[in-house]
Amino acid sequence: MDKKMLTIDLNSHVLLDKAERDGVETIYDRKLGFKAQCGFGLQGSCCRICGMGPCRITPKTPRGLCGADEHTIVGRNFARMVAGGTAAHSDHARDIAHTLLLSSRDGNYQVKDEAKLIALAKDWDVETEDRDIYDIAHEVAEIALMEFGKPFGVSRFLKSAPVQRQQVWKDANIEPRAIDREIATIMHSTHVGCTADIDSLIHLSLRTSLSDGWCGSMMGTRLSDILFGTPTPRETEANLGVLEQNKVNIILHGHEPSLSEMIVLASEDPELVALAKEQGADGINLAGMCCTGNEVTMRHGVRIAGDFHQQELAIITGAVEAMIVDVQCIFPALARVADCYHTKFITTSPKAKITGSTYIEFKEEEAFDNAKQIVREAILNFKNRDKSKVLIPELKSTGTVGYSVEAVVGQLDRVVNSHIDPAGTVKPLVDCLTSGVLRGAAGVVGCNNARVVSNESHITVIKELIKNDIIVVATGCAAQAAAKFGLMDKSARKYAGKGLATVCELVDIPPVLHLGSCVDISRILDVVSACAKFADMDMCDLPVVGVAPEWMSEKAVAIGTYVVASGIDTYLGIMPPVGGSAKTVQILTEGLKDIVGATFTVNENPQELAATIISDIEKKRVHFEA
Ligand code: BF8
Repeated sequence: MDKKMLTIDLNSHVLLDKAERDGVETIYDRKLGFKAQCGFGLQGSCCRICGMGPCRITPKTPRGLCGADEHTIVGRNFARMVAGGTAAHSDHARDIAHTLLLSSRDGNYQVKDEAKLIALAKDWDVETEDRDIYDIAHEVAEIALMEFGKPFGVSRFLKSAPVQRQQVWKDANIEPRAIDREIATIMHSTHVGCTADIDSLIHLSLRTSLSDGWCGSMMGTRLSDILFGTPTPRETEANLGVLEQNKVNIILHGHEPSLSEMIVLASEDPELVALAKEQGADGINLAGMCCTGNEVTMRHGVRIAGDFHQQELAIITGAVEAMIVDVQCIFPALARVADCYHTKFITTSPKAKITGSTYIEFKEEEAFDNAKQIVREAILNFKNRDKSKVLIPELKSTGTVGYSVEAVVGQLDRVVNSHIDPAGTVKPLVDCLTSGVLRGAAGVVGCNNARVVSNESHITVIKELIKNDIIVVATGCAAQAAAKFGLMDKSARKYAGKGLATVCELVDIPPVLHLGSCVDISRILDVVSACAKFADMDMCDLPVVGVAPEWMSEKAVAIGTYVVASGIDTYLGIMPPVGGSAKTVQILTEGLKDIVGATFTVNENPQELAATIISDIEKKRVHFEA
């Protein structure tokens, strides 16, 4: 196999060779095994919603058995992707809300950011004067949980948006109500014999996606910061070279920080550190993958092992004692790969049990004990490592991570003249955007997708943007790609245009800022919202874009849709499965402009995608330069 056509990550090349020698199958082998993908699936024009089908749309069979046309079929499939993504993000937030409800002064989970809790409590009209912080936390958690199923009213987080944006949502009748209700409404409306009107299907998708962005995800981030601390800038390293030759290597993979936070604590437990030494190891080395990796690097600087496409390769190093997972983006294939080495593949959530794994259920009520048990399993597995099977690739990059909104504002304060301007605002950022020193800002987010060369689109797009003075904020596996390729190191300002490089030097930041996990795209919404409010503009009038060069998950579809619904033009490097309906494509790429002031653009060539973004950002600057 020509590895260059599969991934641009050189560590991955080394490990793909090893996989071949070890006779282990990876995602890339399976990709090559699929000679051609199903055209109907790619176009979204296969209907499997009832048992009469599947009905596949062709020029000769333009309607399904019930009479649904291609627009209804494609639109229903798209809406269900949005519902699936919203469900995943929001269920994550629900678990964090339950964890906040369990928090106590002497329990497993404490409130780490009291100021953020008080601010949210005040926002939600919760009494804060003369109350115990845990009483406040529990009342906030209960209100948060009500956001999932309350019978009346709209999301409590909508008021964090600029008033102009709130009016757009009101006028379009897409203010999201309770999260579970929006998801259930899509599942009902796309049942056989319900909505058969593409405009309505897109309308439902917009409203449900907003319940992800402006409720579920926002809740996930805020409550995680309250419980685990709001991230601050810190140094880290990224790529599989962070694995250690003589330490117990534990990979934290998945999404919810309630587990990984406890594993971080357990790995520092003196009893377990001593046990590791007894077993002949020099210590315990935690490394993160996917969004759990982002959560723990943002808050603790835990090093990043890699991204979605490297999860099998981590085990193939032969140096991983345990791969610990919770929910989302976990390959079922890990069970088979782990079987070829000594690695324990430990699943922990009843929502993501995987055949062939070792299941150790993680219960928040017994969090620290569960975490210790899991870490102990890893340590005791160290003696089973077969040194002849170990190959840890050398490459790793350095970078600075941990840019919460508060951290970004904190960095901006370095350039505030305290005699003229107040500290603690986004004014310096707005000034850079209005003056043109920065031409714009881009949130580059999302996954790896085996339909393209892993990491190539991320890195090509990001490099082009920063070269053209567009500051990049990144989350998810896009952030991990940027970190692996050194773009989160402050020295990466050498790749930036003159304006961005100057800003990076003055404010002491890299040109690509790590804002966290995919749920933390809510941080991007918060920054854009703060800038829009400061400039007294709607979000759609700022030279700001969303980009998902290698997206693949349903969560990414929900994200893209709420980002557009928030007025931010969104650029995709992978065509979503909507090509089977010209009307759907027209609405998503043009029609949404009239409803929410933003649209999707798709181009699978990353150079062309970047060029379009740069030119569109320049066009958007008219609002500043008029
Ligand atoms: O939520 S970027 S592959 S890890 S879905 Fe998954 Fe995609 Fe990575 Fe996090 Ni987001």
